[in-house]
Amino acid sequence: MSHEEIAAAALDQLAIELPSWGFANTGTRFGKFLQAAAATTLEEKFADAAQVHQLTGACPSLALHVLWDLPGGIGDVARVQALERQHGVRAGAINPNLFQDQRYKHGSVGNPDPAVRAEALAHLRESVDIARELGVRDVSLWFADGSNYPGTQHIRKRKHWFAEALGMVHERLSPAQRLLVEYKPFEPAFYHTDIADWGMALVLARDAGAQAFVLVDTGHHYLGQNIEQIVAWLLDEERLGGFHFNDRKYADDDLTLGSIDPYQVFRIFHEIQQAAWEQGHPPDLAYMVDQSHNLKGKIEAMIQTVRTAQELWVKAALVDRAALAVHQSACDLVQAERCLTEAFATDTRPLVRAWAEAHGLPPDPYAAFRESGYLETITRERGARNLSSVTSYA
Ligand code: PSV
Ligand code: MN
Ligand code: MN
Repeated sequence: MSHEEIAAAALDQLAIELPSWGFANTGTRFGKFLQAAAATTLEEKFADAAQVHQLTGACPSLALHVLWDLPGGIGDVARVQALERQHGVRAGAINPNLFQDQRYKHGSVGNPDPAVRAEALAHLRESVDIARELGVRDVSLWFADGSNYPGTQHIRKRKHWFAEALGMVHERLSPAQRLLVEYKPFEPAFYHTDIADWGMALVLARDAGAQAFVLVDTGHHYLGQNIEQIVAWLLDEERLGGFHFNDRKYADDDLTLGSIDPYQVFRIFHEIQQAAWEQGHPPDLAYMVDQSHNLKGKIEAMIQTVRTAQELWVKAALVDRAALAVHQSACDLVQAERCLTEAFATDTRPLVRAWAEAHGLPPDPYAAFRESGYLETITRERGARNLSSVTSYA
């Protein structure tokens, strides 16, 4: 197959879900730098996501956060369905929120107070119901639960409370649904986090049931950790459910994908495509963006992450896997490694541009976005409201 054919086949397979919160004004614990054009309402988030989808051709769905996007819970389902129809973007993974309410100060499903655990469980069950009503497959769980000082919480008891809750949420799933269990080493908890790494997430997912899988957020690892090995192991265990894409230099920085270490992303993509090549079919994974850094323009940053993912995905598709297998068996180290580095060094931008053109998409989505006037329109429409609370220092 030619590079063009390989690229086209690879890109046809890659759908990337956008996060509703990635279009909103977010910040750090030190404050927010507000953007006039940021989305506030769910209507605006759907509209912005539709822009990214129209320009990249790769983003047919939008992940939703229950508390932020469906404050009325299941009662908001009809409103979401209307937006899906209006914007041509589907609702994506449903994300319960068990970290913002004051009652979760000492945890949600890991809280020593049974009444708080019961409330958290009720929210999780409602999230499953919302997903089912929307025809959404994945309920995506991230817990801030943990503790900040040694000795303050009973780690094993909390593990059992987690296992119990996830088992009960799993029972609520319809056969077509999945639970995705995300891990994160620290933050907001700084001593122990209840689901701190992929091993803990895997144990909990396995205990919960056959429809529970691990979600790998690329930013949720210690520096230097071999993320592609985690991916390879989870694939082999058939418990990898999907990804949250972002990049980081230090911790969970939520930067645009590949901005710091594109080779890391490439190596992850390589492991996925290697498994697909060996199995004869692609693994069933949810590819999602989870970025919320607040200095780049929201929509442009999203286009950048998606386009970067496409370019790196094609690079991974260009690895000569037959040659790699031979070199690995012969322990021909340099030639084996070169199978990766040659593919990584290939300029895939023209291949992605050609694929875009063949699909009636703009070859340069950045330019198309700037020329569209969309940003000016939403800046005008949303600016006064978004900037009303800004304090400026002369
Ligand atoms: C917090 O770290 C976080 O970024 C997690 O990655 C979740 O996936 C996301 O927020 C949305 O809840
Ligand atoms: Mn995440
Ligand atoms: Mn995160």
